[in-house]
Amino acid sequence: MNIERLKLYHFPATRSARVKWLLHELMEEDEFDVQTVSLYDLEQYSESYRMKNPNHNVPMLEITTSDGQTLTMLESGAMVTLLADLYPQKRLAPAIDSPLRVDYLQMLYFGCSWVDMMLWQIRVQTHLLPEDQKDQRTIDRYADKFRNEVEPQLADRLEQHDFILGDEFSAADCVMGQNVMWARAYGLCQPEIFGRYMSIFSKRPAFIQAYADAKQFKLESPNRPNPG
Ligand SMILES: N[C@@H](CCC(=O)N[C@@H](CS)C(=O)NCC(=O)O)C(=O)O
Repeated sequence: MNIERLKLYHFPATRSARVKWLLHELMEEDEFDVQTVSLYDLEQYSESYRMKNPNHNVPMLEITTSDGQTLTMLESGAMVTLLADLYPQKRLAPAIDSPLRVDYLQMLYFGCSWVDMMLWQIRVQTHLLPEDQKDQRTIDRYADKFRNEVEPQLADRLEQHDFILGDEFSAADCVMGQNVMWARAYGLCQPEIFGRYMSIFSKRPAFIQAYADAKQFKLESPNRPNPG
């Protein structure tokens, strides 16, 4: 596939930041487009956006190919997987036939599905649902599960190496790094090993560029009629 241009639909410090971070790792800022979708103004529910993305969320990635097609992706994990593979010279994903690929895919999907699911449950129940629909038992259940089952797996890796797969940064860190920051905002990932991990990846120029807009994010995001 010959890519002419990439366009990311994004909102600061949400799951689209995983993809934005990776794009900054892979290319220069002027080599891709970013359009902010104002989630707080409910732009994701506009008819024109929902025509393209019936899930009414970010990220959305439009890939324009050199033969004029526009391909659309709606899942952050799929975007990270594809983009890292499309730029093998950047060495952010092990080659398809490398044994390292096994752990890489395991961590990417663990981060985008299982870990994300727990964090989302905590977020939606703490901040996004109307008061009369919030359920403290769900928050407690997933916080315990995260603390007792996820944190030890991640800490074990980070005690041995700087990054989630080993000594080298990979696209899996764009996902897991963001998850760790998300977890810390909800009182999880408190042991110092996670602070150390953050202090390492947050010095990367691509991270700094990707999260330069993060102050626009609010935990108590207003106006969310149908979260998750
Ligand atoms: N599984 C999707 C989830 C995307 C998602 O839920 N995005 C949230 C922000 S983190 C969103 O845009 N929500 C807007 C809404 O549903 O109103 C992914 O990882 O790409």
